[in-house]
Amino acid sequence: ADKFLDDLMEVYPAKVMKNRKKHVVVKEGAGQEIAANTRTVPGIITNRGCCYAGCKGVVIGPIVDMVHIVHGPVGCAYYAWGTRRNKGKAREGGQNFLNYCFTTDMQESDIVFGGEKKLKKAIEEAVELFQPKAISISATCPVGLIGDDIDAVAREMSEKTGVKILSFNCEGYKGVSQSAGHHIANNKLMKEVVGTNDSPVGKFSINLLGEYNIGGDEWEISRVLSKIGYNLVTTMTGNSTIDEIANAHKSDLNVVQCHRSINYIADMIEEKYGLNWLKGNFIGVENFSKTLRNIARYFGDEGLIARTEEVIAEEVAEIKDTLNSAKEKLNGKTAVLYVGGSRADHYQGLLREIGIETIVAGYEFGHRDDYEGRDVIPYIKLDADTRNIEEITVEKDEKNYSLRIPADKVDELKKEMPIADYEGLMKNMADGSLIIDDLNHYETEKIIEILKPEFFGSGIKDKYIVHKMGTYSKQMHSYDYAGPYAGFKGAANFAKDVEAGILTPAWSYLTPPWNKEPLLKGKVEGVEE
Ligand code: CFM
Ligand code: HCA
Repeated sequence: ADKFLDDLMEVYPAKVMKNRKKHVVVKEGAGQEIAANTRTVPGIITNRGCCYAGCKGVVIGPIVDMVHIVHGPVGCAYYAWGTRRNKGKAREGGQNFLNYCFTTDMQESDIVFGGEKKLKKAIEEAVELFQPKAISISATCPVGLIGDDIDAVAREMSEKTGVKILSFNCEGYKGVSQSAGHHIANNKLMKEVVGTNDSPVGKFSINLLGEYNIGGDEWEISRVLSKIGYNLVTTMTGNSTIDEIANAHKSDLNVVQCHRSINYIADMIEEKYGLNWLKGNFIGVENFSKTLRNIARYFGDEGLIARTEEVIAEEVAEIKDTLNSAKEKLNGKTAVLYVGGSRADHYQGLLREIGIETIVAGYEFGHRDDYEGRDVIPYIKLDADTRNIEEITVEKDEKNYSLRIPADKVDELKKEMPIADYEGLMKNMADGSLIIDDLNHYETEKIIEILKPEFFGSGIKDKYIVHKMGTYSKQMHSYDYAGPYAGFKGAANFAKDVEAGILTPAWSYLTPPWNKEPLLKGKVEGVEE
């Protein structure tokens, strides 16, 4: 493994090598540290996105009945529109704007003379044409640079139109990645939305946090939850509405899927309203079943516990042949998983269920706790980029605060399930496997050349490079426009898609570059190639 690391890094100048080595860990026992959530070395081709992508593209964008206005150049609006396939449906009598792309389409003259007027006009137009429940304004880089005051515009226009308007100062350059944008988005939802709708909720009510309905995942999860007898109050934010999010505090339990994008909100809801949160994993039969069992035991209701077992048995019977047959054909194959901040962990179980072992995994922008577990949170040093992102604090809401189950019962349960806890990606990986943070395109090529995995799960930015190397690559962000992959039926979909992807004869028709004569010869930092 050390030899592999030396080969991987030999091309880097000394300073870059020193930096990158901190972001790479060869798994060995427990307690290893990894550098994460720091600036990418300039010049390196990273897969990371920007703060605006995390705020508008990921967290705010999926709320179905809001008009989401991108204040900035049209390209930024287009990039965060629809392409992630976060799906949504209108509620009865409600609206759904997910198919629209709203932007102020900033031009050079707006950048010189200011864009506030144009933004006000866009809001007026949106209200007139659509009468939406609420509006979001997301700022892109130039807005911060020229100093448009989108908060003031939001206040003024909200008074004028009577429509709720949320403004997000999520300029792309803030923070080091999408993660900063999650924070900005969620902080505002916490401050201005959660807790503003006191509608009564049913028995056994839960919220799903950090689930964005990519490829319809949330629909498959909620199908199973309602079959068991739960009442889903809201999801943050896949297929959600503004009123449902506002009602979140009335629920009994938060189940957190993507720890990265929302764990701080789960903590705040607990502090303010008394709801516990449970880390779940909806991907893979074993993980999903375990999550369902934990939820049932949290409520401690015998009927729910029994019904959970019935539903699991019924659902597993339907899909087990598909999974087994994929496993027979794929057993022994290896995978690299490189996704944003949680899927590189969540998918390892499902891959194992179809016979594939993950030998390299990493996050674009996960923090140390997403790798090493929440125990390290008190020891994480905040750098200047992180300190730029607003931290909010909450206090107990005397009117709405209540413990859903007694504190000593929670302490008991904490011994058997991850309540307010997450053990991170590294713990479940085998010794000798590689964990790489902010993997770049050069390292991607080297990994494929040396380790020759059969499955490379990543995103659009590297997919086709990997294909040209004769290796199957699957987009784990958008699911290659397929899915759902969560829950039981999702696991079967994934098994079928991956089986077809790996076993297609196409890969053997491609000659990877290292089997061809080099087109160019050059010198890198004094090393003869
Ligand atoms: Fe959470 Fe996500 Fe992800 Fe993420 Fe993302 Fe995403 Fe992702 Mo793309 S919130 S960290 S910022 S699970 S958009 S729905 S797929 S990188 S692993
Ligand atoms: C983003 C969104 C993204 C990009 C996916 C990809 C997504 O980070 O801006 O690179 O293929 O899931 O759509 O993560």
